Formats: sequence, structure tokens, C-alpha cells
Amino acid sequence: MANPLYDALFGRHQGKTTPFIQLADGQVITHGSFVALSAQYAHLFGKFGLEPGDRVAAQIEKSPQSLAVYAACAQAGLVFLPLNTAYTADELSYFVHDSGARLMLCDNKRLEALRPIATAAGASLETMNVDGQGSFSKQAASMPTVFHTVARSKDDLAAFLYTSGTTGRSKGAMLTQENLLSNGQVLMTEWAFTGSDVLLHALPIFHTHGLFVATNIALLSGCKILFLSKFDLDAVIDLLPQATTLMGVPTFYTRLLDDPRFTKNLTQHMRLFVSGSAPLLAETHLRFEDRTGHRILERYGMTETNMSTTNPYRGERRAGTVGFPLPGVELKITDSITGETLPQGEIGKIEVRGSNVFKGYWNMPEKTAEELREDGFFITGDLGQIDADGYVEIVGRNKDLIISGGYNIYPKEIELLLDMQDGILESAIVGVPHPDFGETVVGVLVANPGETPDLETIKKNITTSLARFKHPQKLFLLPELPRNTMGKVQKNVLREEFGDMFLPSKDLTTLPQLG
Ligand code: MCA
Ligand code: AMP
Repeated sequence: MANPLYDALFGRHQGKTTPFIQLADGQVITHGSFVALSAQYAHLFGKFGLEPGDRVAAQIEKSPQSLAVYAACAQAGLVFLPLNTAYTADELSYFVHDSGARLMLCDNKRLEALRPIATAAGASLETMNVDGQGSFSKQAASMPTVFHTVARSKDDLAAFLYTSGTTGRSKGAMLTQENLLSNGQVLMTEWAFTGSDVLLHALPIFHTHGLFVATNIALLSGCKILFLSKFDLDAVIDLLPQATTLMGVPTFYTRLLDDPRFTKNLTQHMRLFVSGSAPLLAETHLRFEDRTGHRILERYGMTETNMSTTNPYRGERRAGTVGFPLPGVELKITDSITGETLPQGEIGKIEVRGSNVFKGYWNMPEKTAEELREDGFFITGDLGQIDADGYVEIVGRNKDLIISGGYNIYPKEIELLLDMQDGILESAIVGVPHPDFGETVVGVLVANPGETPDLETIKKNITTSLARFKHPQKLFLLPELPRNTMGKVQKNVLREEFGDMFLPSKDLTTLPQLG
């Protein structure tokens, strides 16, 4: 019986002794042993009573075992729901309840904090630790290493990835087998991946970039992965001589460029450097070429669309652009009021259509209808234009979003929390340029008349609720927020006021009251 995603990514590697994952300590996991491990996990899912279509929520560190959970979900016809390891218990509670997950996997360190959440949601809770061990792996060890793959069609759901929204409520993007498979296949071809490649993998595997783009291409091409648990500059520099390709967010490339060990010599043998998830400054692109002789290949995507455009593998990779729509992807620039397609060269909303585009938001038909048109075009929320040669340029965002080191942060979510704090009348969160993360978070607060809010307490309260990467780096108290004549907060004014504060020369004493 067919299961397109499982068969193409995993099933065809059954029994193969070719290397799949090489860990930092040199340990190698073959394709065949990875497939056997995931079959054991698939059996165990059955023991927990999971049935095709059920969701498995996983907040687990990057390891070959955690990747095998993804494979096992595909084989058992389950929906894989990976979660950022930085999320707090408050954040997780929403995802588990909203998705209706029937099984939750977490690190042993988080077991006690998450138990009440799993119990309330009626989900089983098992552990998988940073070394891949834990109650889940222990039970799986006695399971058979071959599992009868559950039949699925290309329209069946393969994964849920939560993406925050401008309303502050996260939305579960439903991704089908076809979304993932068609995108992986087209990227493998466009970027000329083969079984001889060696991919240096330092991205997290709970988001599209590290999980679907990087891993799916590697599995489809049969190439080896040098698997780092996270981006560690020394390890990346040590392993580069063994790799042929690297995929990263712009922070990877600026950190490498800041290190004198990153030389032309070190990168001469490399075939490809890919960047995405956040804008790569044209300046970084040019500095990289100057240092290494390589042009970074920048591509553009979203959780809801997987990858939509790429600069060419052969041909000019143009700095400051994200290249051309991928084969099978239609992209148009539309007028924000009329929705009409704009002529080449004009700035408007970027909309995309194709087999890469998701099925909709879980249990949110009204949100789906707002963003996914009936004719299949998805309104990305990014603003762009197409240059005379057809290259797509992203010029801004039509959504209130901050991207810090490749992680998305939705201001509304933080503002809602700040507004609830004692003594606070209102707040505004803005993203400002940051030399390492590209953008970072600054919060501006307005006190209730006659009250003096305790900024330290506010910071502490936020810390317990929000993942670390969402924490405002600075909080300021202003007498009022700047507003236009319609009463709308002018975030551009705040961005201007605080925009250069992370530049090394900024004198913070000249700014209003600092928190
Ligand atoms: C870590 N910290 C961060 C971030 N990462 N703060 C803000 N933004 C971040 N991205 C916090 C840590 O908790 C720590 O806090 C402090 O910053 C410094 O940590 P450091 O060790 O320097 O950071 P790191 O562990 O080296 O991580 C930085 C990183 C990482 C390597 C850039 O964030 C990363 O791997 N980002 C990739 C994200 C990604 O894969 N995005 C793809 C999404 P403290 O000091 O207090 O402990 S998919 C997507 O966007 C679409 C589909 C697409 O197009 O790909
Ligand atoms: P996410 O919701 O995590 O999938 O993030 C998707 C968003 O990341 C897109 O809507 C863009 O705003 C941004 N993004 C991804 N790739 C690029 C890129 N190459 N250049 C600029 N922005 C990008």
C-alpha cells in the first residue's frame, strides 16, 4: 500500500548500509538503521492507541532519535507536530490543546512542568532526552524493526507547524504529504543535490528550514548529513572541510564572516551555501563573496508555503533578491486594496499558488479564508516587487512581525501580555536592527495615570510566559505612544527612535527612562 511521503523519504532506504547521519563525535547512523529505529517507534505509537490522523506533539532536542519520530509519524500515518524547544509551558499548553495531540514527547527535565498540561488535554506524555534516550525510546527498544506502513494519499496531513498570528493567537498550518514531498523534490533538483553531497546541518529541526528543506532534500537525494545539535561556530568551522553544502539563516553567515578562521581556503571545496528564513543583507552577500569567492544562494519561503522562490543554482544569484518562483509555483504581486495583479516593477502583496501551499489553518476556517483565496493563491503578508529580469525582491512586510535570528516573533502576543501587567495602560513592541540576530525586540510601555509600574516585575512575569527569544531586549516607559490622526500607533516612529540602539556607538543615556 502506498504512502507517498514515507516511501520517497524513508522506505526506499530500508536495509541500506549507506551513511545517513554523522554526529559531531564521528558516530554514524546508516540509512537502514534509521529506518529500523523509526519502525520501532511506529509500533510503539500503536501501543499508545494512536490512529492515522492523530497528532503527536514533540518538544524534544535535536538528535537522530527525534528525527526518527518524524519518520515514524509518516510511516504510521500520524501528524507530526514539532515544537520549538524554547517554548514555555504556557505556550505549549495552547499548542497541545488546540491540536488535540494524543501523545506528547518532552525532555525529562520538563516532565513535571508539562504533566498537568498533558493530563488536562488527555494526551499521553513520554520522554525523549537530548541523548535520544527516555521512556519512549526504552519502550520502543523491544519493538520489531519492521513496520507495515500505513497507506496514505498525497492529500493526507503529514505535519502541523504552529505559526503565530497578528492577532496574537497561533495558528496550526496543516501541511500535506504532497506539500512536503513536491517541495523537497523540486528543491533537490534545483539545487542539484546528489547522493555524493554532504550537508552540514546546524539548524533546529522543529521548523520548516531545518526539518523539511534540509532533511527532506538529504533523504530524497540519499546524501549524508553532518548533524550538529545546534549552530556552534567552532564545530561548523571544524566540519566544513568534510561538507559540500551548508544551509542557514543569515546569522550563521554573519557569525562565520566575523571569524578569521573562515577563509577562502576553508570553503574552496564547497558546492553550495543556502540562506533563508530572514532577509540576507546585500552587504553580507557581497562580503561573503569577497571572502570566499562563493555567492550565497538565497531563497524565500514560509511555514504555510514551504519554499516558493530561489535564486538560480546555475546563473546569476542576485544580492538583495530571492530569485525566481520554483517550478510549479505561481507568484504574483497584487494591489493591497483591489487584489488585482500589478504590473512588473510595482510594489504590492506577494501571493503564491502551487502544490507547496498548505491546506489551511487547523480549526480556523475564517483565518484560512482570510489568507488563502478560493483560487488557491495564498496571501503571504510579505511585500515585494519583480525586477525587469524576473527576480523577486522582498521589500517589506504587510504583517507586524519581527524575525530574530530566523525565529518569528509576533508583537501582538507580547503586547497582550504586557497590557495585562500591573500599572500598564498600553504597550507597543517593535523590531529594531541587531548586528547578530538581524532584528531584535524592544518594548515601549505607557503607565496608567498616576501609577509607576515595576519594570523588573514585569520583565520577570514575561520571562515565565514567553520563550527566551521573544523577550524584549529593552523596555522603555514613555508618557504616550505616537499615533496618527486615525489613532493608530505609529510603530515606524518608535522604530526610528530606537532603531540604532544596538549599534555599538549608541549612547543609551540620551534615551527616555530605561528599563
Ligand atoms: C537564541 N537566542 C535568541 C535566538 N536564538 N534570541 C533571539 N533570537 C534568536 N534567534 C537567545 C538564547 O536563548 C540566549 O539567551 C541568547 O539569545 C544567545 O544565545 P546564542 O547561544 O548566541 O544563540 P544560539 O544558540 O547560537 O542561537 C542563535 C541561532 C539560532 C543559531 C541564530 O537562533 C538558530 O539556529 N536560529 C535558526 C532559526 C530557524 O531555523 N528558523 C527557520 C524557521 P540567554 O543568553 O539569555 O540564554 S522556518 C522559516 O522561517 C521559513 C519557513 C523559512 O523561510 O525558512
Ligand atoms: P515563518 O512564518 O517562520 O515561516 O517565516 C516566514 C517569513 O520569513 C516570510 O513570510 C518572510 O517574511 C520571511 N522570510 C523567509 N525567507 C526570507 C528571505 N529570504 N528574505 C526575506 N524574508 C524571508
